[in-house]
Amino acid sequence: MNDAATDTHCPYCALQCGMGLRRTDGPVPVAVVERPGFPVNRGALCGKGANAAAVLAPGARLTTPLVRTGGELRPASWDEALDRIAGAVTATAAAHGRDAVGVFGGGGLTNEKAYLLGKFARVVLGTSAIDYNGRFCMSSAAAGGIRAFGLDRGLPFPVEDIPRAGCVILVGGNPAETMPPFVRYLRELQENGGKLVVVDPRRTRTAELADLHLAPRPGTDLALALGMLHLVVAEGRTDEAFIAGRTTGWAETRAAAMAHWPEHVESVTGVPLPHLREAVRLFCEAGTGMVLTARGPEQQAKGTDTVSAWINLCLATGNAGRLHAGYGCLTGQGNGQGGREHGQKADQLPGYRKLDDPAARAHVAAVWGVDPDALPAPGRSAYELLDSLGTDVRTLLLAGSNPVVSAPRSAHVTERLRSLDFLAVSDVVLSETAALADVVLPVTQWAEETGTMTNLEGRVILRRKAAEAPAGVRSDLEVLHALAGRLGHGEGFPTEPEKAFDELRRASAGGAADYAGISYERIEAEEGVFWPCPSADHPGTPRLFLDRFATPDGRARFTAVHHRPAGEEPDEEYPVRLTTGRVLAQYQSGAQTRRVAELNAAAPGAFVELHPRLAERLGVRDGEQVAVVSRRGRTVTPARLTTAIRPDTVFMPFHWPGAANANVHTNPALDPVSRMPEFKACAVRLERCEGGG
Ligand SMILES: Nc1nc2c(c(=O)[nH]1)N[C@H]1C(S)=C(S)[C@@H](COP(=O)(O)OP(=O)(O)OC[C@H]3O[C@@H](n4cnc5c(=O)[nH]c(N)nc54)[C@H](O)[C@@H]3O)O[C@H]1N2
Ligand SMILES: Nc1nc2c(c(=O)[nH]1)N[C@H]1C(S)=C(S)[C@@H](COP(=O)(O)OP(=O)(O)OC[C@H]3O[C@@H](n4cnc5c(=O)[nH]c(N)nc54)[C@H](O)[C@@H]3O)O[C@H]1N2
Ligand code: SF4
Ligand SMILES: [Mo]
Repeated sequence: MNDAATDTHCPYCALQCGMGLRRTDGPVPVAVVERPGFPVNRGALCGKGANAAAVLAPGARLTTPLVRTGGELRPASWDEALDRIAGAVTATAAAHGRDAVGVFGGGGLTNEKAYLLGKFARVVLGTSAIDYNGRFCMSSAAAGGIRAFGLDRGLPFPVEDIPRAGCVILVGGNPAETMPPFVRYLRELQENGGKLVVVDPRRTRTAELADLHLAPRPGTDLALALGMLHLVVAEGRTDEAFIAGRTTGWAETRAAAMAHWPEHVESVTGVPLPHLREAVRLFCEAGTGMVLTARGPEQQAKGTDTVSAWINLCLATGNAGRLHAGYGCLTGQGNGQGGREHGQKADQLPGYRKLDDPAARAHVAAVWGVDPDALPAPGRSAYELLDSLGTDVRTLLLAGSNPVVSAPRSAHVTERLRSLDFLAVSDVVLSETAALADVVLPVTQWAEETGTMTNLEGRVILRRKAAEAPAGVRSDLEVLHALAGRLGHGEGFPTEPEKAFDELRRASAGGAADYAGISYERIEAEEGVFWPCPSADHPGTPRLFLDRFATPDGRARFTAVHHRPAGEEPDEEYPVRLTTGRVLAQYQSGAQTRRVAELNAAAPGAFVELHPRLAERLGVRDGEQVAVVSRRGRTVTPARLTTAIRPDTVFMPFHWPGAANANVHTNPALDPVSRMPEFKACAVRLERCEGGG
């Protein structure tokens, strides 16, 4: 036994907490230990991180390739599995064209993997059909950020700045359950005399910490933000010098806000006018203010405009582009940030370049040694890609996502996946999606390999290998290398992560997300490096926009936006709003965390959260089975009664498959800009199950 711990990071969320891994002699090869030196979490971990090593146990994970024969998945050699995939790709492309081969990636993949997956799609497959689960995550915030600031980096400042603001408005985020070590920054804010305002239809553990909690109806954040801006103007609280000196577009935005009367906003959102006024007062009298959004306001069919409305509030009050103030988004997945910068998004090339920009195509094509004209055009977004399976896209290669559980309108997506000619899934476990595949490839995870991740602050960090993978398991990079070789590209797909990273640095050089000056060595020496970092002697950029915004004229852009209803509003048949989200002990589709006994003990299964008044009308008691019915399907789960939710709204976590899967109901109405589906608002009715619980 070796006592020295390897410094690394958690496999799960975007906080990317630092942790140590010490080798053991048991079936789980490493044990998680504290790493107090890493600044973001300073040693603290949530239960998911603390128990992360359990998924490394041979019993929890895949250890051999599987191929489908006679309807059943059976163990196979790597050669057989890879040959089958290469054969299917070739056959589909020959019969239906290159765009009939699709790729679906994930925001949990390392930068190296995301980069090479995008390159594989564009260079080896020559397909435009690639997108990833990050589309379901922070795409609205990304679109809103680019629209206003010319650049999307979740937080334009390090988390350590948050306690130095005078007031933080946290909109639709529940970090007490989704990023527990982050809560320390909110507590420090309050200890420093700063105020916390939380906007959430539920009185969550996070909302309980707040100085003020606003509980709007799901899907009405846009009206709420417009109402606040209206009051800011009416009460003379705008920062005219900032507006004149550092922004454009105020006149139209001001007019749009003035059209949203506070009394109307009160009736749309259900937030009492005095609460709205109090939020404006706290925000404007604080000296400096921050607005942080998370999935609540973003996962709506108007998520981008909603983000713009919150950014407008920051700009109008001078809370952007200066120290301890500004707008930020709490990115979600481990590499949600880096995963959206290096080319697995349908319209994107590495370095946050645009696939439809001729200069970007020329730069990246030169790094890849291909003709710029050979690069495909932008493809369709994640839901549209999944919706096209079996018709336009006939063969799909999927890595780092479990859409059977996590995609909107999941029963339909599952049927589309089943209708494919061929599905290949690389995963560490046999997820619900992998179980549908024709070939399943067992890949190394997190502690078994090295790679970089970019956390919610834009800090590029290094996850170090700390354990050997079981025999028979290969890395995603080895899989891409082997497939590329079989498809006629023996070169260009390094299996060494550091080599892949060095190529990524060159591909990103000169782009918005410039990693050129970042090296594994520097990351180790500096506890991470913030992008952009264009050269080895550049210090990195913890704080963006202090001098200028990343727009052509250096000014932030207001966008005039108007409120509109959700894609599906309650009616007589479906009178209740359903919103969805997360619980502390499960992660995403649950593919990993549902395999950990400690976490299942804490969060054993799905439920529907509802107010006792609504429950009484239905005759449902706490713990009884209740059916939730929408236009898209029916689920049955136990009722959980709580006064912490609005009586017109119910909440379901989405971590479980089958008859309890929240995504049976979610509405794939897409945001026109970000193509984000409306996970946070649809219409349902509840039915008592006969015979009760
Ligand atoms: N335990 C755990 N932690 C996680 C994850 C996980 O699966 N489990 N996933 C990670 C990932 S990928 C992500 S993206 C983040 C997500 O982190 P969060 O955004 O904090 O998570 P959610 O639970 O999806 O949504 C947050 C809150 O939005 C509220 N909400 C619902 N509808 C609305 C609305 O219309 N308006 C407003 N204002 N609020 C609304 C919900 O009640 C919920 O409390 O968490 C990361 N961390
Ligand atoms: N109703 C509802 N649905 C939602 C949301 C919501 O709030 N409400 N949130 C959405 C959001 S924000 C997100 S991010 C998505 C997430 O949902 P998913 O995309 O399903 O994310 P995960 O469950 O994390 O799936 C990741 C898969 O990749 C595997 N994996 C882990 N590491 C690796 C690796 O290195 N290589 C490979 N090949 N595989 C790996 C895991 O075992 C797992 O099977 O869900 C979305 N769905
Ligand atoms: S907060 Fe996120 S990164 Fe930190 S231990 Fe928990 S899951 Fe891991
Ligand atoms: Mo996410």
